[in-house]
Amino acid sequence: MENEYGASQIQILEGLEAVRKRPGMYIGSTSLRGLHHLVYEIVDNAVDEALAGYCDTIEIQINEDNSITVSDNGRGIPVGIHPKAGIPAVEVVFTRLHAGGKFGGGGYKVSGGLHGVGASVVNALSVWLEVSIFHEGKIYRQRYERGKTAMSLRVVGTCDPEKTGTTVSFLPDPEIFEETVFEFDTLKTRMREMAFLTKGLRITLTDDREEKQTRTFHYEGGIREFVQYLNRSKTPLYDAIICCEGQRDGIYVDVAMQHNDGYTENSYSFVNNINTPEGGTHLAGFKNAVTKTFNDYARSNKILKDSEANLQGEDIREGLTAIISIKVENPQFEGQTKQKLGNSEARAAVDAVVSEQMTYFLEQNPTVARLICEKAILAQRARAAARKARDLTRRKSALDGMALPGKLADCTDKNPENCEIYIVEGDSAGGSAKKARSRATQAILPLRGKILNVEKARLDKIYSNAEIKAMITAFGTGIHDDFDISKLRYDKIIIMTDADVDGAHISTLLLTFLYRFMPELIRQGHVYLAQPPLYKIEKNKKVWYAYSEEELSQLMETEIGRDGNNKIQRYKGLGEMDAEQLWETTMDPSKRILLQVKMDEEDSSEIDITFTTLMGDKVEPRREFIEANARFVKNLDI
Ligand code: TTJ
Repeated sequence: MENEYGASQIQILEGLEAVRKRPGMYIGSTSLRGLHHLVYEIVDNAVDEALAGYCDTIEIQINEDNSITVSDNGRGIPVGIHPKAGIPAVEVVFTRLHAGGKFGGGGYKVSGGLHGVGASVVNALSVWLEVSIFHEGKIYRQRYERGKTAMSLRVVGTCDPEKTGTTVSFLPDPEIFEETVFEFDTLKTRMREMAFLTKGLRITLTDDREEKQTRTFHYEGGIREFVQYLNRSKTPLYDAIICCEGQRDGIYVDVAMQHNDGYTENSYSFVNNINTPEGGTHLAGFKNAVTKTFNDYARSNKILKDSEANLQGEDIREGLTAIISIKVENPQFEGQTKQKLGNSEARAAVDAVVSEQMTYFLEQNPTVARLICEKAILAQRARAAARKARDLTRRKSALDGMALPGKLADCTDKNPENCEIYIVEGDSAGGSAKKARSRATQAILPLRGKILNVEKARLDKIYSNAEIKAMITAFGTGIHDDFDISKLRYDKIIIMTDADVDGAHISTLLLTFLYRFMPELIRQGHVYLAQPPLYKIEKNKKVWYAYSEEELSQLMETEIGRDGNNKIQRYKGLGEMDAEQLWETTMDPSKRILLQVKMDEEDSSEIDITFTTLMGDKVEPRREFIEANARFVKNLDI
């Protein structure tokens, strides 16, 4: 078999050896993220076939041994001898670097995106990979091991000649990856997104491991349904979903949007089905078109008077949920993380398609147009009021040298690296925490009453809220355009609330504020959740604490024993603990448990929904979310 391929084969092997030597260069990382990336690489090939119009179903299975199987009902990767390479085309796809998805014409190739490196890289990083092709009544198969051909392409059986398609199975190499156990939810989120972005495509994800489950995603409405999904727990401002779709200079543009009655913007942009969290030219084109179109409409319909200033983009995008998806032949990614589109022709294409179709939509739907304009005018006024409030606090802090909030019990150490601040709900718990703390390095900021839900308030109200002002001044970083992380006064910002549903709700409100106004604090890992215990158990003058129901029963089984004479106390709130107990269980840096809050930038649409499900005004999803996350912070994928 080896000499069948001769010299050309040697070169191919060198190519894939390079992938095994520096996997990070090809898939970003060898962490869990890189592991999941293997699946996306393979699925992308099948999605290309769907985009070309030859495939409508893709199935992904997580097998019992954590191998993955991806199948489609497309034409099947060609099995004929590739004229240049002299080996079957399918073998070129899996053993030659950068050969993925480059056959035939028509359609847009998803590969070539962020890490769009193709099937050969997946092959190189797998213990084994097997491909089966169903074509003209025959089943072809080939097998590779760590990137090398282990079985030449052969016919292994027959099938119904009507059945065509490609099936690929692979087992990621534990020599390469730090983790080899797939997460169903991670794949689920991405597959749902893929299905939204490729209308009509049916994607099924099945988990055949211990916890068997299966999900199917299929959206005839495409990104129109994506917008509905993102707004599902919000109150839309109008029923319509505004859609713009078209082609300019070979760029396919697909945009869908709808306003809700909230104040934050949720725009997600994609290039060739790849999320671009940093935006780029396509997003700039969209924003420009929206700003221009609405100002023109508001002026010509006298909603905005001649004497009034233009609406700013952010005014019009207040409460906007939008998906901007484009397909471009040669995407250029820029910026530090290569997540920002650079192609200048994309700006013009999106601008042209959106301007033209949005203008038409507004003319056809004057009621919706007026609703949006009026909301934007309110936003414009609130922005002016907020600026005044901000200028006022700015001037004040310049005068009295940045007065710290009165309720803050600051620490004495002046080196931020050593310092932490506990944000504590309620005055009584705040009192205990002040007594319990280590004065040198631990500051306490008690917050009183209901924490403002920043998802449901306009800027002027947010900036004049006492609790929020206290946090901003205590942190020292400033906010919004003034945010400067180098001024952060504490290395750790620790949210400490009761270990119950209300506490979880307050934590979420605080996290929402931090996420919306100081995301860099979360991004750089400065935000934590304290973990107070649920139970105190006493027996023979010894004391134990349990932080979950499971831990309690485990303690009872092992260390403590079930023989009656022990005393179990359930803590309902932080306030029930005295200072010493609070220190011992929740604040002592040598004993406490802290959960670091993280956000996964790739799943940004899901981050948002984690908050809005809780924050929105639809009661049901909120209750379900809280119930499903009674100890939610452990798994809170923010
Ligand atoms: C290319 O043009 C000729 C007909 O076949 C086209 C093709 O390669 N189609 C194709 C590839 N369909 N499905 C794939 C594919 C599917 C999986 C799961 C994995 C890979 C690497 C490719």
